[in-house]
Amino acid sequence: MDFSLTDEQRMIQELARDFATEVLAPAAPIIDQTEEYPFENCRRMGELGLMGIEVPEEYGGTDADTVSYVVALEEVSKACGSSGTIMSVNNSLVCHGLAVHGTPEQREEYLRPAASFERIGTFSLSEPQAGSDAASLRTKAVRDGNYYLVDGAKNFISSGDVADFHIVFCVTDPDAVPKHRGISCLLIDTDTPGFSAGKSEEKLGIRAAHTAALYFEDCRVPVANRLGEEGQGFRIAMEVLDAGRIGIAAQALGIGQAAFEASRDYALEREQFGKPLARHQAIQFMIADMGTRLEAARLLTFKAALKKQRKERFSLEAAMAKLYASESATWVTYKAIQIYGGYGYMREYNVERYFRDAKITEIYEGTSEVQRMVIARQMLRD
Ligand code: COS
Repeated sequence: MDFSLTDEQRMIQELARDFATEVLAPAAPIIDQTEEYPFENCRRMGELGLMGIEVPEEYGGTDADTVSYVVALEEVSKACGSSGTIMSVNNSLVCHGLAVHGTPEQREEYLRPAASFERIGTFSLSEPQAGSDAASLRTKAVRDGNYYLVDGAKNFISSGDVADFHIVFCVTDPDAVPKHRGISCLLIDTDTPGFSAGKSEEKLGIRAAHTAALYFEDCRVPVANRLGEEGQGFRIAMEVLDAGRIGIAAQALGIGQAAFEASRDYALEREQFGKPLARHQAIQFMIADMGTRLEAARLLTFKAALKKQRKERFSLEAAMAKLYASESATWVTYKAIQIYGGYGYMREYNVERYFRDAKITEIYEGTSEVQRMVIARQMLRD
């Protein structure tokens, strides 16, 4: 497999790196504390084409490939984990689903403004009682002529309190066997009567990327707002999450890489026992393991991205990339704090933020345990 970047991929990587270094990195420690959603910076990312990287040009996207998305998202996440979450959700969970499954009208109304980040969308699957077991969701949509009446609640929804529209998975046939075949997907505008959002949750990490509950009470949603066919919702969610998992792998890589580079620089500078930390074997071995894990995670992520852009099935590779990159990011950021010692535990240095931001990559868009289920099922298939 060829892992060298093309000129276009390198250009997008540099564009993302420049913006991330100049604009996102200085803001990151501040918004981590204030929990302020970075509207302005994300809109600028939209203008730069970073919010709809794989979206076709005819819908206002950059029309680039998945590897370009991965390298750009790594750069953004290296500077700011919260911006990485928003970029990943927008590109993978919102734009990808609309681009693949939307009608021309839905693409015009939802995909085009999402690709430029003029309208913010959510991917609303999880519910209070349905996390890893996504097929047991209960939000219901009952057909009423040319409308569905939607009732229920969603949980932990990225950008839930600031979004303009929501991609919502609902039960349209409660008697379906197996139950996932009774799930459909609806596009619901925030201004629909009966819709409300909770306040943003207080979180350990990615604190500026808001997360909120959504409530639907007799929301009337036109049938024309259904994404895909009735009963196809669960399959759409799974396909979209496959793409999303490549994004989270890239985000984890970025956070891990930031921690690695900070630790390496610190080890070269800081002296103890009369020589730089970098001359102590205990630290050298940590740096060696951190770099190796990140490189392995990067190769898995590139492989998944290459398969996706070649239009081959990539569920297995995406799950492996997300599993390994997220667990590596948590491990690498944990070691980074150890290399920094007491300073690493202080807010003043970025490494404690990297550690807090990394942890979520093992949880959202499918926990590490769900990734292992996906991998094992494919490996143990008859
Ligand atoms: N692409 C397309 N279709 C898929 C698919 C994929 N990657 N994975 C599963 N499907 C389809 C299956 O083919 C099956 O369809 P049919 O029976 O109609 O043929 C259907 O989906 C159900 O598959 P499965 O039996 O594997 O579903 P399970 O209920 O056992 O769930 C897991 C499987 C655990 C993998 C799924 O529920 C999951 O990913 N959970 C985590 C959800 C998640 O990531 N939540 C985070 C939300 S965003 S922060």
